[in-house]
Amino acid sequence: MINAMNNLNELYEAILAGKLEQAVSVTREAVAEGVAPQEIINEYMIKGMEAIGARFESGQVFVPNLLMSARAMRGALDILKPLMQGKADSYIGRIVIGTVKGDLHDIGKNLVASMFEGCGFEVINLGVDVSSDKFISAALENKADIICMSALLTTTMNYMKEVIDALETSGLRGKVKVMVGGAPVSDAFARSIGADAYTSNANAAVIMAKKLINAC
Ligand code: B1M
Repeated sequence: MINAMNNLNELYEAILAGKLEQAVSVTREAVAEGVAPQEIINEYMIKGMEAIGARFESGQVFVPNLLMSARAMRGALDILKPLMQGKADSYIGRIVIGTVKGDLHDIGKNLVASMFEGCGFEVINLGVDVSSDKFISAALENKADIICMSALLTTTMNYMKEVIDALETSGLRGKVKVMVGGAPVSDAFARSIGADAYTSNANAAVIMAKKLINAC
């Protein structure tokens, strides 16, 4: 295990430096050595993204660096996703998830989606830049139990309220729970826009979703 941990520091460095191949090969090795996907994600991958974010904020790196780190993170996450998948015949609920209109950040949202899948939910992932119309028609078509919205920008988080207002107008609000998340979102904000719940990370999102549909 000590060997795996040394390698995993390389994963943190690979994500920070935006090195896709290195991120993928270290993740493969860690999986082969039996390290749990959740540990790889929480202790190394997310920390790598946080570090690149801090460098971006302080002007040490620029948007292309963010893109390269995001690509490395996605590559590593693709290896872990199949290990986190649930079984189709045992779904405990159905979730429609997307990043709201105007916002292209999808790493955290995809992480949350993978965790939901790994914990027994069926997930309809609408991608990024999702309009209220798309959220509503996907929720209707799929008879979703929960709509989950993600936003990473202070400018786009306000669109979450538009989606909730549109849900009210469509008559669907009483039939579907609404969860929100993303770095600028808070519990107070969630309450102010009429969402059912806010969670700060992927693990908490799964626990909350189960609670909302009485599955725990
Ligand atoms: Co941008 N970006 N970005 N970016 N980016 C941030 C968010 C920023 C904080 C960076 C900074 O200045 N420090 C800043 C926002 C400032 C603000 O609004 N106050 C910012 C900016 C300004 C921008 C641009 C405007 C930059 C520009 O072009 N000048 C631009 C906007 C584009 C757009 O969306 N329209 C932009 C673009 C990009 C890239 C495309 C280059 C890239 C995204 C690539 C991609 O996602 N495919 C990118 C990245 C990578 C970041 C940072 C560095 C990292 C985000 C990330 O992936 N974090 C970010 C800085 C930072 O966060 N430190 C930044 C890792 C991820 C695992 O965490 O997404 O928070 P997170 O998800 C967590 C939780 O929030 C929660 O669970 C997840 C896992 O635990 N969660 C949920 C998330 N969604 C949830 C939904 C739920 C529940 C929980 O539903 C119930």
